[in-house]
Amino acid sequence: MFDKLRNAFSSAVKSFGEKELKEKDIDEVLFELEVALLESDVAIEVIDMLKGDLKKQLVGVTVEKDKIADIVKQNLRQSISSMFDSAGKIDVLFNIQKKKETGEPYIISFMGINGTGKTTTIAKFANLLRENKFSAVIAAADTYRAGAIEQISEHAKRLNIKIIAQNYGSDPAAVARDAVLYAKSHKLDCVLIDTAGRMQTSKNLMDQISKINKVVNPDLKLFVGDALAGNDTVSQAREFYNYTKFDGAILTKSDADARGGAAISIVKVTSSPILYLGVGQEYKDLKPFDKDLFLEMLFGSQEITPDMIVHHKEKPQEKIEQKETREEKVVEDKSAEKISETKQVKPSIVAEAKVVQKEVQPEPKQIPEQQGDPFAGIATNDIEKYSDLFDVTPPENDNEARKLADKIRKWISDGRPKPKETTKELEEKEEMTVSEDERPKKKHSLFGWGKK
Ligand SMILES: Nc1nc2c(ncn2[C@@H]2O[C@H](COP(=O)(O)OP(=O)(O)O)[C@@H](O)[C@H]2O)c(=O)[nH]1
Ligand SMILES: [Mg+2]
Repeated sequence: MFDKLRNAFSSAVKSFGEKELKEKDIDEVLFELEVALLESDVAIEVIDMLKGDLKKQLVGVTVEKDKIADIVKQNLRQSISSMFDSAGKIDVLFNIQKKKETGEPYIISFMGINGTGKTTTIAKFANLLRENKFSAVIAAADTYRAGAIEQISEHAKRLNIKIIAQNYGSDPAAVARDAVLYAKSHKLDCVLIDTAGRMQTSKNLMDQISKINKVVNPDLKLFVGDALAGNDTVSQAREFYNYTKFDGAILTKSDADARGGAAISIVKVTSSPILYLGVGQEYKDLKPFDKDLFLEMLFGSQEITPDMIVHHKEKPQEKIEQKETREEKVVEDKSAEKISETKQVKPSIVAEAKVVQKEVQPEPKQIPEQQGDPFAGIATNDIEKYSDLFDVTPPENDNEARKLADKIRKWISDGRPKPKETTKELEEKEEMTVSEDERPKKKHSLFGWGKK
């Protein structure tokens, strides 16, 4: 699941190529990112937020070129992670236990449009309660759709759970209230209210769901969203949230979802957490939503270590000051802080870059041009150095990239002369040496052609 979004992110992070990131470079990547995110069903406002965060954090940052992909990735990851953190967490089973200790049933209403998986999710949740030794009653408050009462009754029978139902057309709020009364009189731990699906655009039906919530005052109002419904899930979530102020969401059919954008969008537009994912059609297929796992699925599990971030040894005190003046809302990930710190310490970054260049630059072999990477065979340091010396702007297309690569190869074979190089400078150049092992490994073309 979520493969598509992961691919979107990985293609986006391959597109940077400058040492000091400029607005233009970021815009280029953001354009690609925007398209990729749109295709992955992330809502527009979420995309804008991600774009804004990236720009704020990356314009003007000077980084080692082969770390750029990691840094962009880490920034995206941090933005999304912060968003999930701000939405908070709800430990439902823990809360049920707390309520049980007061002698009252814990009431949950499940809401969403037709076919998203409310009834199936209730059955899964009832199964989860059973596994955790909680008792429950189901309210068949979908008195609207033909077959709905039979469907939920069948689940209740299989799970051996009491169900309260009336006839079709009866008042769903009354069914819900009856179930609560039943739970109270029988000392049951939990009431699960199945409601009729309704289009978010139907005011009457939305008023009806508000009425159910008013009558029974649930401890937890859950929005059930279909991961496959894409951007539509977002408009549903927004409308349901306006009417019901639901506490959290369950995203069903995540087993069939290749996008992942819906989870990000629901959290952003409602600031409510995703509590569970539906991952199949069996009772066991309800998994607690795990932010870290989700992020790992999107971005991979690579740890971001301090050496992936720009070095800035000289001014450690700036880090502390920066920490106190940072604007970001939620900052837990220390490595991400370091990304922002890079903005403050440009001079030292440059100094460090020079140190790195004091290494032996073995003559690159004339490797025949590899398909897709015009810079194959040229050391990262050489491309950096050449770009700096001759103030090169990133090439606009493969052809330009190849021409540039040819120029760099020639420059290397000419002994890497500086523009109007003096004898003294030539002597200094002799001292710059590096061993092959110490040289950073080149991951992809610096200008983004490598694995596009
Ligand atoms: N693959 C998959 N199918 C699901 C999941 N949850 C629900 N469904 C299916 O979605 C369809 C509609 O589910 P239902 O519970 O009747 O939706 P409701 O109208 O919201 O009550 C059924 O065929 C379910 O089996 C899920 O997590 N994964
Ligand atoms: Mg249903």
